[in-house]
Amino acid sequence: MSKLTTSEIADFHEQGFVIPEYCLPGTLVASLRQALDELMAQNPQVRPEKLVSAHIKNGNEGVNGVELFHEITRDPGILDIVEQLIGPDIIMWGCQVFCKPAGDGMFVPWHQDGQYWPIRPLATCTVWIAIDDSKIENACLRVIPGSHKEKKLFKHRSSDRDDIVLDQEVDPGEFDESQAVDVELEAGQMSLHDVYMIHGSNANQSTKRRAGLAIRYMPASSHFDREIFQAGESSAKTYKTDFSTRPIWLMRGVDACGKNEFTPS
Ligand SMILES: O=C(O)CCC(=O)C(=O)O
Repeated sequence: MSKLTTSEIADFHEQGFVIPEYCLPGTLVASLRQALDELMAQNPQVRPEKLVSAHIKNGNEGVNGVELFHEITRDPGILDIVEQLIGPDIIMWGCQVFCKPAGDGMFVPWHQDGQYWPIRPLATCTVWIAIDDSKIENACLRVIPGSHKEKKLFKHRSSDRDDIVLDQEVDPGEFDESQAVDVELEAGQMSLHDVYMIHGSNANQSTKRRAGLAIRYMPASSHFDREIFQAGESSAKTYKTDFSTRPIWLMRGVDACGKNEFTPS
């Protein structure tokens, strides 16, 4: 059964994001919260907004992951939705927790994901799952609808602020912030966004934690090009990523591009 209606698919292509009807059951959300507690307990040295590769146990990106975050990437309902948006050949190449503790000041600057990633042609659909309720009050994801449409990376500038989760932000002159839309979700709901869409989120000044899980799926017609960044290097200086050795998984279909290297899990 199709998970997205024709008009939701059209919305994704028109706006750059969509919130599907499909959501995770409460029991699974409770398990994800437990998994997050475990993840934070076993990675006390990492800021909770920067828990990159949360799905890889003893990975080499400075985070020791938890299996449930890997399991959730195989959820058939999520994959059905992603398939409707990017086609039948699907690679999962990333899974990151963005957990903003209550009253703690880090914000995610306006950015385009494509600025950071070694995928050519650039393509990815992110599934952002709310582990907690994610509302304006506790700094939900914010998007600039339609900013993906030109399929162009806008000019970014570097920032060395301490309270920033990512170090590159879209130059303010490149877009109109007054167009921003708040993507409010209940825990278990999800939003999906395009690789070119400008998005970010404010610092969480509320008394409620705001945790989300961002799963990255690319069409296997694109190449996860491990040589674009040197080993251990990435365009994000604020946290460690290593695209040269990161395992990626073919979730459905075939490696249509024929050049992707998969590392066994
Ligand atoms: O969780 C957030 O506030 C930011 C998430 C984000 O930037 C992403 O999923 O690409």
